Amino acid sequence: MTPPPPHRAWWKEAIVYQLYPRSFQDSNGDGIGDLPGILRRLDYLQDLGVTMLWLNPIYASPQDDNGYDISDYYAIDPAYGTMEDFERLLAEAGRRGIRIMMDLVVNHSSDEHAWFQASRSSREHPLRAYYIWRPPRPDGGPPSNWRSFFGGSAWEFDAQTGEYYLHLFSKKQPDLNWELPELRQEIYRMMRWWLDKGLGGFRIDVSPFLSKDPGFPDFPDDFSGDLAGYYASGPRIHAFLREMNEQVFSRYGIATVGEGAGIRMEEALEYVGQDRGELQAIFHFDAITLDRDPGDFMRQVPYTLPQLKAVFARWDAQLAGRGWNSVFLGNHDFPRMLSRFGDPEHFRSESARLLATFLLSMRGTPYIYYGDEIGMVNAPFVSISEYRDIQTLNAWRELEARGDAAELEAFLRMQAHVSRDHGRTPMQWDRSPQAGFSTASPWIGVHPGYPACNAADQQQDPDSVLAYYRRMIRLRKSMPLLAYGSFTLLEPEHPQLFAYVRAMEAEQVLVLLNWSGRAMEYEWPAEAGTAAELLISTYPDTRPAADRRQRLRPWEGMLLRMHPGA
Ligand code: TEU
Ligand code: CA
Repeated sequence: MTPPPPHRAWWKEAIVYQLYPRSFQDSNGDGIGDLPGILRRLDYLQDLGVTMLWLNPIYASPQDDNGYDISDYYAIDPAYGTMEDFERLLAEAGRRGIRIMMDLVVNHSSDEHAWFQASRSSREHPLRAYYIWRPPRPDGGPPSNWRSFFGGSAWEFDAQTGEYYLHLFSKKQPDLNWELPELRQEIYRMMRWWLDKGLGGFRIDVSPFLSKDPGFPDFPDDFSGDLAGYYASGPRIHAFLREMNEQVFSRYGIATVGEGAGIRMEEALEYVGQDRGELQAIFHFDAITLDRDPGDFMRQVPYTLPQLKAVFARWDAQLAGRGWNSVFLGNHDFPRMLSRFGDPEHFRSESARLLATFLLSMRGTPYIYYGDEIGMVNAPFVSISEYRDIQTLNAWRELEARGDAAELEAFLRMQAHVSRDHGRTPMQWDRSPQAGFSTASPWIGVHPGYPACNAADQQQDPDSVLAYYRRMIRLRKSMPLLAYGSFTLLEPEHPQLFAYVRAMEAEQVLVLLNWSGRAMEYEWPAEAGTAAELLISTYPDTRPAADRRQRLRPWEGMLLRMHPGA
């Protein structure tokens, strides 16, 4: 008998759809997605069956980093609409049983925020301490050798007051000083103001970076290059998160998930342990950075399926019964899930269905990234002029200054696999111009493959990726075992097969996923039992094996309800 299920909670059973507002649906023909656009697509989302939307930032912002640079935490950016639009969206989503999770970006603000304007105005200003200012070194250089995620030093000199301010991201994203109690109170007040409107939750941007070592110690000589690992989990991080929980989260029945860049698995329970009073869950980076050079985030490296399986199995074991996990294979900071983990060239819809089966049959709250439900893939950008992301553009400019043509070419080739822009192209709604996203030319190019890959066509087709997502979501919602049941990985070393058993009380489900384009046969262990019922399969005509020897076609995946084994 497997251990009893963890306490049930709505946020553990939620099926989250992450939506990049800038790219979802434009309603007023300016080429930028907006809130009225989302409103128009709520029925689509309800049909899909998702129960919560996570919106990337829609607050007032100069958009240096697409809204992760906020100039007014209490306002909606006019490009996205008005506060009335937002309130209508909340209400209309609510009527459809869909909650709204907002991005909370409080490690830094925009340099155009009134706080920063005041803070930079003089060393004596009462808001000076809202940000992190340090005098130059004796030689005039920056206070430490910290680097920004978007290139160059993390310290920017401000001539007006003769000091440097810290920015872990762009220089238009100065870091807030969490050491200051008044600043923290301002943030909590703002969070409560939003929650009082009826939000379903917060996704906390770079949650482990809020606390920094106030000495800002130089990177050691042998620094690995892993900035997130170095900046994460400063000395007071858990004090801050506990305080945030006590003063905000605990007063509302909301979902909380921290972006977990740099959080090591061994310390994850310090953030999400049930007894910690901090966060409910984090997004760890171990799976989605498997194909990245740890020392150079923008360089792709090879990895194997056994490594991917090990990441998921280890995290599940670590959190089992003690915390809660988030399950995802993509977001707005990474290329398309299907391009990275599937095979869109040879088995587009087969591998898209397989990835859906995986995401929705793991323990933890699943996150579906907009467009993945129709099998969207990386953009075929070939010229730097097609890219929009500050991370890509800054890196390009740095290289350009060095003037090595071969290097620039290699960089562009690499961006085809790593740029964050791949996950940000407009949602492909139908075959009309601009894929039905906008009547104008959008802020970032529409994927030219939209006539063959769009929601409208797939809505008519019972065998489509979209139809499969609907079925898989329905199954997930109907079986608490899929959210809560224990997870046991089978065949950790198998190079092609991802297989596991989910179990709860007397119920047992075997998940078989042929994570490859080659057919195979697998004989599952007798302990797994015999197949009682095919719950779902990525092919229309799957026949469960009577003798435990299951044939699996390319990218074929299935869930089998089992009769208990010997
Ligand atoms: O991302 C934080 C983060 O860790 C990223 O730097 C990630 O490693 C990355 O995109 C690759 O360099 C969050 C947001 O998700 C991202 O969109 C923002 O740009 C960033 O914070 C700053 O707010
Ligand atoms: Ca618009």
